[in-house]
Amino acid sequence: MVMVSQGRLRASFARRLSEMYGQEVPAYRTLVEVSREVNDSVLQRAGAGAERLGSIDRVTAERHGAIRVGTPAELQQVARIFGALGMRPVGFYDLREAASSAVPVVSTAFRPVADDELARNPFRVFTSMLTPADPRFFDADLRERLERFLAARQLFPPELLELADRAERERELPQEQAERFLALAVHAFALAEEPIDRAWYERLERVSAVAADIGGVRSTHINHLTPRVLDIDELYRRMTERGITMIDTIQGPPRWSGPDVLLRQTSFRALAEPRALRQPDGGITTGSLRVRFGEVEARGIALTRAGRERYDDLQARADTEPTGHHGTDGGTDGGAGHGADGGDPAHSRAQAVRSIWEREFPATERDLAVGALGFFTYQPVPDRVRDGRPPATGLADLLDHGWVRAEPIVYEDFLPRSAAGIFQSNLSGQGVKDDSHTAAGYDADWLSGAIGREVLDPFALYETQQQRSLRGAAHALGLPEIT
Ligand code: OOG
Ligand code: NI
Repeated sequence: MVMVSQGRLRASFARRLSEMYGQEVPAYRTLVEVSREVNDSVLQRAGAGAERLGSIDRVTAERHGAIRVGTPAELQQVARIFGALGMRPVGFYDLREAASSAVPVVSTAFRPVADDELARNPFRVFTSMLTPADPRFFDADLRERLERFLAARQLFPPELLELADRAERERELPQEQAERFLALAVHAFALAEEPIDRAWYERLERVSAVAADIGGVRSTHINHLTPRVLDIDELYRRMTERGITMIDTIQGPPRWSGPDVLLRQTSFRALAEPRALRQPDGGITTGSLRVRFGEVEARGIALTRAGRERYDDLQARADTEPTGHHGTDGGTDGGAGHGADGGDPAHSRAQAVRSIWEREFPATERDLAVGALGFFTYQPVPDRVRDGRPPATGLADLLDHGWVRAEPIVYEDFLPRSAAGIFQSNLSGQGVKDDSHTAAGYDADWLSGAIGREVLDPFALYETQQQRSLRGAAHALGLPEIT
């Protein structure tokens, strides 16, 4: 019997989801095409250096998607489906706090965690769950109606969940079951054609468009699928040249002369798509909704907690730049949409942020490593000329004298503030958030309990990988440890 491993299931799932999404959302095809073109030019320009943060095969196939569900029970089912694909919940993101408009969700990301699995296919899904118990968004009556509506729907057919459990238990599926599982799973994330109850949808929309997207319909759907690109500024220019209006910023760190760190993302607004609406009199009409959008990202080096604090601090300082746009992140640096117009606020803000970074953020991988601000794996250099002197045990010395080499660990996760920006860029209204109520307390532990699986700490994952390589390098060099 031909068996399909979890890793191959995951790669197939990502590929099929991408095919489905490309058929349904033509602008996504453009985004993928332009990403390929940009990656090709970067490869030509930079050669092997272009693959420092992942092989071109990995980067070309790399996607993240996003879905939104309504209840812990639904989230548990999602965890079973992604568990079948070797993906585990990593990180807790509270978008209620990160967003300035009403985004009543808490989130995690399902992704592979082992480095060989990430190298095989790093597919990840940012997964958000509605927070009906948060009185800042939902009064008792609306909460009750919402919970009743959500309890009565079924997002995933039992056959899909049974196949998922088998794949997770056995870490593979026979070919035929694998086919069935993939077909059912892709279908579960397509946009459903069932008519939408207009009055109910609009009731929720008054609170938040996100609440309506989740709780106003009887199904879930992938709301974007994001390719990875090696030069996001170039991609921004080329998309704009093709007449696609991107949001006015690239979220995350600025474009600058130092190493790529964390995550930079940009997106275009959801396109209006025709949808069947059920009117209060029972008649069906065609309306239009904007629920699926496009996003692209560039990934850099994972930062340690200290590095992340430095990042958050610089972003906060950038907020006080006088030309800052409210609620947006970095501005684009020389994006074609703004031309070379130095008077453009987003443009001059990007300049300002960039100069803060060039003054204050470590400008080399070596300094990120030695300052314990970035995560790396460390390899002993086998052909280093022995000069009779034993290697020191300090990391800086070992790097500077060529005993060990540092390879960056890629950031595999998300940024709450960028995620909030992505949500917000797709809301037409601010929604309503009544801050006179106390927030309902959802946190990482609560989420672990709700899913029935531990939500892993991303920092701990990177740390473990780094420590393992340090121990290996120390052993190879005959050192007790590397400090
Ligand atoms: C998720 C938005 C967050 C990202 O890349 O930060 C996200 C959503 O809109 O459901 O995907
Ligand atoms: Ni995204």
